[in-house]
Amino acid sequence: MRIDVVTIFPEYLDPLRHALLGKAIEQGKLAVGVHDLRQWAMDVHKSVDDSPYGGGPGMVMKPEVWGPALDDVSSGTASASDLDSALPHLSKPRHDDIHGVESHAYAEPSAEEKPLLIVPTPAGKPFTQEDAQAWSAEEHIVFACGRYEGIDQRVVEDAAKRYRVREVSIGDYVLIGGEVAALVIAEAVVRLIPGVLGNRRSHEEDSFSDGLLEGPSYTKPREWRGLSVPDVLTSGDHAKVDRWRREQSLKRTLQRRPELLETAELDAADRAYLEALKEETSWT
Ligand code: 6GU
Repeated sequence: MRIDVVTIFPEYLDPLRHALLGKAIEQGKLAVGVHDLRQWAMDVHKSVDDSPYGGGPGMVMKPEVWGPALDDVSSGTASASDLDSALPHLSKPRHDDIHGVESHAYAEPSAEEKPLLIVPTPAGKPFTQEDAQAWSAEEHIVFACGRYEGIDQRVVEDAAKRYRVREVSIGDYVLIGGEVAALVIAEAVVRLIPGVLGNRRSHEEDSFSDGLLEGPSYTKPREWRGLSVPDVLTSGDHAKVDRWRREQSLKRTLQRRPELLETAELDAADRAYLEALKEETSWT
């Protein structure tokens, strides 16, 4: 996978190169390019925003800056501050580079070969684990990080010619810009690239992958500051452990995210357990 980020704060994206994502780069499973939007600014002041039509507070980012930036990044002609590792999708021959294949114009790439453009915005559709799973199979993802007042909407409309565009939010709160949201989304996506996390089973047991929150976990020592590990976990009875974990998951979801229970896949035993729990708590 290749990830490009366009931002006015390139240094904010440094964590992309560290820890988990850095490992993916070293493994050759990820290439990252971070691009300073001001490279595409047209005036001496390198201005990237202007006052909003119709009035109101804040500034809106200029289409004449974002348009060329996204053109260049989609075609791989942009120079990034750091191009780590190989760029497999860029070194692949394009169809008209191959001898004997008739060339034709690139105006409209097929949906399949369009990169994914993610525009983080508090006005976007909520980003979910399902999105992370789907996007972990992408070849090329571009993040357009704008300030929260936004980018001129025509940029998003126009970008749809060259990208599959997704405007997404990471939660119901407002950040200053899309940079941290891009980091959040990139981490959620990259850890799902096969081989990056190493342990496939841990994906299947992630919170949300079965529509429920994960329950508590414990490690040694068995007694710590007067607190014990639940006996069932040291019983050696795997069926009992599985059932206990399922119930902890159900209980935590009921307490913290009850709305998730409406769409989670529940069997008769799950429903009976939840009914008993509700019965218990309605007494107090
Ligand atoms: Cl994706 N961007 C910004 N700027 N603020 C946010 C957000 C995204 N998600 C929640 N708040």
